[in-house]
Amino acid sequence: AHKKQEVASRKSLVTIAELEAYPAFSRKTISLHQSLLDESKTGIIAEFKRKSPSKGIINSQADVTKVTGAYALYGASGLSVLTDATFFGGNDTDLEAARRNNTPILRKDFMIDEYQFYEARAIGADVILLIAACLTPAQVKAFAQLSKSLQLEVLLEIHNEEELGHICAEVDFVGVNNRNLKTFTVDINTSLQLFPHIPADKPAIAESGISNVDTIVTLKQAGFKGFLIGENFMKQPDPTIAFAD
Ligand code: IGP
Repeated sequence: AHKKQEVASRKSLVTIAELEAYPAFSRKTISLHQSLLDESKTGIIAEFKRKSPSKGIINSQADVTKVTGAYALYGASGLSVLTDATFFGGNDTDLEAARRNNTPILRKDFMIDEYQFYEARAIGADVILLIAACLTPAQVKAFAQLSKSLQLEVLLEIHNEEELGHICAEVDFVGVNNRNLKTFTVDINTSLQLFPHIPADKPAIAESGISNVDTIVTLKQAGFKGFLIGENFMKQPDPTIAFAD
């Protein structure tokens, strides 16, 4: 509900026609799909996240330009930038700063209104997130179609078998969130158990709670192509060094 109000207030300030005039709106987007196939990269989608509902403040000092620059330099296949202010302390300016990098960027937010897709395009995102737990299958389909018309790739996030029913042709990647959104506990087995049910033509991305290389190896062997990691890097006083390690 907070998101609806937030979007409504932004809508009254900047129209879709105005968003379409932003320079980034007409840039060519960069494909995360392509980037994940590039074997010289790590498969890691490295996230910039200041705080979260489960952990509170993770890092209030980190500089978004420096951190995302280091992520890109050391081989991240993609960047993820939180733009939700209420729960994650993010904003659109963070994503615009990350846009200096020539690496695909996922706009991490709760997408509930068409306006946000135009916004994502205008601030320089390449990929958007649709969370099955927040949307009906029909909404996923409609938002995914809109995304494609804006040259944005679509990551659909699921966390149980039921939500597999939200997958549609327009979805580019299926992400499995290992974090239970009600209890905040993380369990990598969520990814391992759901993997066999994910259509083979949609690269699978394991999300949340990944904190060591062994876990990445296990997930890779299971068939995952992408690994979305935030806290493990951001909890370090200097996240740039954390990723290089
Ligand atoms: C990153 P972690 O445990 O590495 O910080 O998790 C990412 O998966 C997590 O931030 C996330 C998220 C989300 C945030 C996954 N799905 C949806 C906001 C909304």
